[in-house]
Amino acid sequence: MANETQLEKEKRELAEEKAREKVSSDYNASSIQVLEGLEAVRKRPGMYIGTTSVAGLHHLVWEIVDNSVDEALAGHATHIQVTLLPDGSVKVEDNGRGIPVDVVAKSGKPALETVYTVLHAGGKFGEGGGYKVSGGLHGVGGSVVNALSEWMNAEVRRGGKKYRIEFAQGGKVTLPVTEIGPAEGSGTTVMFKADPTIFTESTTYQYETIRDRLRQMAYLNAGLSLSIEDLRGETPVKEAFCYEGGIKEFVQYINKNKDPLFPEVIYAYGSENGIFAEVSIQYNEGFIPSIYSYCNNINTHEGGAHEDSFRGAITRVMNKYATEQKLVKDKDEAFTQDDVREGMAAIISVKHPNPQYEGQTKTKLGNSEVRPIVNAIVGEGVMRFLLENPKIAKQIVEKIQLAADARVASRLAKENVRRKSALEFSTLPGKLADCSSKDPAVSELYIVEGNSAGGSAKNGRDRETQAILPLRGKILNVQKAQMKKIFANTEIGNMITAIGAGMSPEFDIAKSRYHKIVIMTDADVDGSHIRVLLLTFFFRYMRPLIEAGYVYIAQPPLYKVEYHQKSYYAYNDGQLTQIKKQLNLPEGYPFQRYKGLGEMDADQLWETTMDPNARKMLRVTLQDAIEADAVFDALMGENVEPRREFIEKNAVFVKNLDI
Ligand code: 0RA
Repeated sequence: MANETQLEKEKRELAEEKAREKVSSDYNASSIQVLEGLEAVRKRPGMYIGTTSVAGLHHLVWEIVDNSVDEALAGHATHIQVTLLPDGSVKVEDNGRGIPVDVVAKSGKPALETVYTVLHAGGKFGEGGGYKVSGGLHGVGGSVVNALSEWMNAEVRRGGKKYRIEFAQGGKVTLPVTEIGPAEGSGTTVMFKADPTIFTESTTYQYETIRDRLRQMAYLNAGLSLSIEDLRGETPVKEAFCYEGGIKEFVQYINKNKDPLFPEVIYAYGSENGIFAEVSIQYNEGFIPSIYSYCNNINTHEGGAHEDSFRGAITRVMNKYATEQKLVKDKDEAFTQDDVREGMAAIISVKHPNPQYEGQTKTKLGNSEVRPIVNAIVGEGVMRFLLENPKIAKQIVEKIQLAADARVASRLAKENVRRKSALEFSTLPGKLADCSSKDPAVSELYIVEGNSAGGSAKNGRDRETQAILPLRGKILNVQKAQMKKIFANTEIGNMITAIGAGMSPEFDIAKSRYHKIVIMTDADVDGSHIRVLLLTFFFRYMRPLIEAGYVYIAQPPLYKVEYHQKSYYAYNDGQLTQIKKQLNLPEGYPFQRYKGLGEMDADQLWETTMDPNARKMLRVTLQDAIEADAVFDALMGENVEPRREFIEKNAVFVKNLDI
């Protein structure tokens, strides 16, 4: 350009000026768009994060964490650290590649700025492909968090340098991307403080909610380490999660308090056309299935293609194995999906580059192309496990067989009950000593363990309102898994007839002849077995009774102290000590320990356990939490309230069972 003419120079300068204007007007135009975009988020936050309640507040954290998890899923980050700071802000740090700082052609701004100011810009700078966390409400990106924050900043370590950008008041740039010094390694650190004018309900994060989600992420991404540190209280709290076994360790965690049937975990995985699927299975001694499915780390509550195909495939595999190994007879009915699911804990996790979600809460996976993949890994992987582990396989088949037997027995029992009611054949059982009142609201049915206690109860009761049905204890002293024995048991049949309301699915609580059904068993192992059986039976076949609060557990005393011709009863060790103290009894003063209800005479039983004015009874409450198989949901879910409720209620329930 050294020898250009004056005219040429002026022309060039004019052109350069124009070009600069163009860039700057593009820049301004895009800046205006950006602010309009973020303003839209502030106007209708619910559209982007679902709600501005505490759940919405936590969505901010999920958004930022998900971005780092994406970087980890792309194979570039191994550690993500979340810190809750005393000023109410949150810090999320990863050791990924660091968000690029160079200028993006379209916006004329650095990528680092674009990610936090342009809606849905988060993934645009990636190489494409990979599994983005983008289900339901997630994946709307860092810009939404910025829009809903009082302030936000991000630091990037990349190429030996450290860069910083700052925003305030819902996403306005207050410090453009600036190099602030040298850096070791690479990674991204984001800090933000939620805007209290948006999150009017609360801006306080729940440690447990975030911790549980990080733990779940760690289980779903083998080897990824996630940690949380809470610096808000007087003493810092820190937990870290990293599971080399991934979802294999996840099912073990689910079964931790449920008596696993065997220590091994069945695991199968495979991938096709960029879709990855894995399943892990472990059975427990219980009845309730705990099957949880995920797509791209998001819990698909409503199930969908992956869960459906898993259910179908696992049922087919179990039937095929049992038949081929001659573990079932040809004439036996095939196992149903419900038979196979009883006591099964399982995780189904798929990673899909383009997930489609359906359903009420957008948590049902639509992509039907995952079906053949899940089908194949279960058909081959699980079948191989069964063939290689015949002892475990036999245990599983026996468990499924019990469920199938119970199903058949329950169907027969139901048909029996139905036939009886159809014929108006409503003779009450001979062993029932019914009450004279016909008003269910005041009528109580005592189900009493053992004939001798039954005799005392019959003599001691209030005949007007209290009915007694003795159960022969020995017959019921069976393992809890054997539901079919419950149905075969005439005593239980008597109980169904006595209550008079049938059983599910035809159970009709309006027909219940009693509004209080009191389980009265001994305070020993047999008694506790019977109680578990009865409660399980009520839970499964007369659940409305429990929901209505009609089921109770009697509390007989454990000790009797006689002093000056008077009897004092203690229902626990603490009360015994108290009585001894109050009566000023000398060391070693004798007292009676009741080994069973049978040791009490009719008057004593009335006085201590049955008199409505003196007795203590525990009402059995299972509530929604158990119904919804809450053990997992309540412990792992995002909702704090149900978890607390569950723990409180279940504590009582478990206590009831263990007395
Ligand atoms: C796109 C490209 C590159 C990094 C990222 C995104 C990235 C985003 C986030 C969000 C949180 N942490 C993150 N870490 C990385 C880098 C591409 C390259 O280096 O070639």
